[in-house]
Amino acid sequence: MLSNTILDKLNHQVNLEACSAHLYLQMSAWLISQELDSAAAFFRQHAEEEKQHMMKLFDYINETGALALIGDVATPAPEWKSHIELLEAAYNHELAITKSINDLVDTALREKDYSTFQFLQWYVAEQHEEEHLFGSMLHKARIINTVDGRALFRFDEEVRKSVLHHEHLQQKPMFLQMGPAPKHHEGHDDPHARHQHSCSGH
Ligand code: OFO
Repeated sequence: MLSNTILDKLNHQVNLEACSAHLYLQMSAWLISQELDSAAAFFRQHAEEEKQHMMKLFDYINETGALALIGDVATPAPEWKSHIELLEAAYNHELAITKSINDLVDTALREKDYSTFQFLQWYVAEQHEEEHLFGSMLHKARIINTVDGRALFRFDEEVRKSVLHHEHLQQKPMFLQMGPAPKHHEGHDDPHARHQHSCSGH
């Protein structure tokens, strides 16, 4: 049985995961508008993953006999001025999600709710992966955004193709492997802008 404190925090996390799905779907739409189809496909796929994160929490709460609540989901404004600004917002969003998961873990331990503590370990591991994934995307985008960086990136790509024999490094990063999403209309991006955006509430 969940305490009221844990239930409130779990339901807050349900809402945040729904918020993540909305945010990444909106980012996907913005990226399509900038003709960045592969990045758009990545964010669209990631929106689906966020829905799964939400449903895992939803099912856990219901299995305890408590009532899962989705709540009002924040609507993200598509006001990014460049793909780098968008990636910064996505990375910062993941940092905020990690903070929220860590707070839940702290509370579960403090209340000796070992079932919820155990359940949350999946999210702890997932946030490690997501911080790495989004951080890596942002870092690469910043490198490629400069002339020197493009040369470095090209050098690294040549090493991967010609001399590297480690299988996992022979493959392109996951977000570069996906096919393009459908095109809709054209737009412009400003690669020099710096602006953060995330769902409300954190
Ligand atoms: Fe992106 O991990 Fe859930 O929110």
